[in-house]
Amino acid sequence: MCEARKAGVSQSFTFSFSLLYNVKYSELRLLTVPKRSTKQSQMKKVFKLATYAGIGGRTGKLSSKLEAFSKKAVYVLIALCMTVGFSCKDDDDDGGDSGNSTYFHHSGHSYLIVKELKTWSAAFVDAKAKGGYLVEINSQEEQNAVYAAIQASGISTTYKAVPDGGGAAYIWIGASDEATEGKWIWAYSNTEFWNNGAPVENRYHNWGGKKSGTVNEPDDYDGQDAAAIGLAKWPTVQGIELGVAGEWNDIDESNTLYYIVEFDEEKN
Ligand SMILES: [Ca+2]
Ligand SMILES: [Ca+2]
Ligand SMILES: [Ca+2]
Repeated sequence: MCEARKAGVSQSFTFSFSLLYNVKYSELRLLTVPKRSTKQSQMKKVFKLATYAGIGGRTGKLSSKLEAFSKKAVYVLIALCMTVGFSCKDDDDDGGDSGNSTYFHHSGHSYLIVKELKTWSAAFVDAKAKGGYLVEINSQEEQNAVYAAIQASGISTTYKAVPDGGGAAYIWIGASDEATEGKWIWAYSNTEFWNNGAPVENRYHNWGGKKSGTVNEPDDYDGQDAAAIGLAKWPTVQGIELGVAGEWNDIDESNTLYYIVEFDEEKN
């Protein structure tokens, strides 16, 4: 967005200085060109530019008014430049890990909540690029820590409506059954924890409905292969409840969501 603003300002600069240059150039030509017909032509150009710039007035006062206009235009451009410069600096501050993400720690691991909208696959790739992996939640304690951090992060529970997730907002976690339907693995470590409706080797899960005693997810609705933590119950409308805030749902991997990166060491 900042780059777009810079481009816009750059265009304004180009236009403004072009206008100023043409006005000055016309004034110069007005003073030096002797032919009456050419002089009349130049007069028309100056009047046209002056009218366009909202100056008006007669030729006797035109030069001083154009000069005043030039000064005003430069002041406006300097103010514009300073405004854009300061606002772009703010944007850059928000773009780094410290401004756009929040670290938290649990049991010797570090975690980063990344507030960038990505598909599950893009989030998985970015997590590895950051030196970690898309979070793998292996215990109730880790689940509690992750969900508490989400709540403390200030992310709105309605920051994104996922159509195939009952209209609720979600955050990506590192589980997928894309390789083999119904076989859920923590993708980075390739650890299978859920297979066709039941836990594998009693490994931890928090699928939607667990709290109510009836596990409703993953349901592979319309071919869902990526797991995410719900920030609100789903569906968001009253009536049937498939899952509540903090529980997991399988949703389409093409949704673009925030995500959590886990690191195997304490990072500051
Ligand atoms: Ca973990
Ligand atoms: Ca699936
Ligand atoms: Ca689902």
